[in-house]
Amino acid sequence: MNLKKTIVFVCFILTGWSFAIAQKATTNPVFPGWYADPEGVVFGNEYWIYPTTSAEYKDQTYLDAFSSKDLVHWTKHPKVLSRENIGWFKMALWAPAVVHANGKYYLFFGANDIQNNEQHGGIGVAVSDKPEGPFKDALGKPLIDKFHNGAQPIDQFVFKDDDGSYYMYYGGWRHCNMVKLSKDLLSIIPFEDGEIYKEVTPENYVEGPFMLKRNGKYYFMWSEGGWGGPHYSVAYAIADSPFGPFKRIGKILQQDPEIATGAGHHSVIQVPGKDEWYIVYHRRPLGDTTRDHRVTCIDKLEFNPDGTIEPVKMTKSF
Ligand code: FUB
Repeated sequence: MNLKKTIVFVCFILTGWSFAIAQKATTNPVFPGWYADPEGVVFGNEYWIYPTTSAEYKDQTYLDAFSSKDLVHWTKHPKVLSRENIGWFKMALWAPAVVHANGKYYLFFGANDIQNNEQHGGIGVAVSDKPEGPFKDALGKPLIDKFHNGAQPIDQFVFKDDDGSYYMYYGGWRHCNMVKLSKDLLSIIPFEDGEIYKEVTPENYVEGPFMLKRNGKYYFMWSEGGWGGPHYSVAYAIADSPFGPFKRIGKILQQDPEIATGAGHHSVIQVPGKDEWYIVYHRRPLGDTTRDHRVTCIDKLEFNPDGTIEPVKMTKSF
């Protein structure tokens, strides 16, 4: 073996070894505190998690973030976005979705939990030069501030397709829309057919949409049930296009009487360069029924040879 091949081989062994350690040593929840709706994302050689601060709505005035190189040791980045940097903010800062594009970091968020089109709030976007912030509201107003097709403007996820198009899936109150984002990610542009808010709601959908692409297939996932109760869960569909149709296949994550209840509002991270996937989600400790007592956990997401997803086995350490 020549020197170059030896170096590549040693790096390969070390990378696999460090990740194997991560799998053995990592415990759930992955960091302390009440944190929900975790958005897991990989930036370079770092894993990041951006969760909702799980508290009473009036106290949900900031977002913390967590970074890790190995999924074991997490560094807390306090208040990456907070109320001082959103002029139109009142309460309930929810469910971040974070994208690296155009040399910047874009953090999409829900705020104010609007109940009708007379209230002010919805989905906003904040921008920073660094993943740890500080993020600042980019528009001075929400990007989406009304109900369209019955969807409450919350719980956005931004998906970049292989052709460079950015789609945002979003919606609470049992309706899911998708919109197309401009290249600067700061506005919504019409689809080719002229439509702006396309409803793509699958059967049983409640909120928390997520999309990933694997082997040319689009895996669309969402949360079902009420997030305040034990039956909150995650289901999925597989489609040939980002527009669906999203025919429900079944649940992939739900409560386990041995481990936890209320498991849902997830995201998925792929280990860079590998067909290795992890689901990042929140769940409620066994025996605890307090609405906001939600913790962030990670478990393995396994694909079957036919491309379907194995139901997730929640663990106390993975
Ligand atoms: O954390 C606030 C809300 O709870 C989210 O927007 C919902 O998806 C649910 O997880």
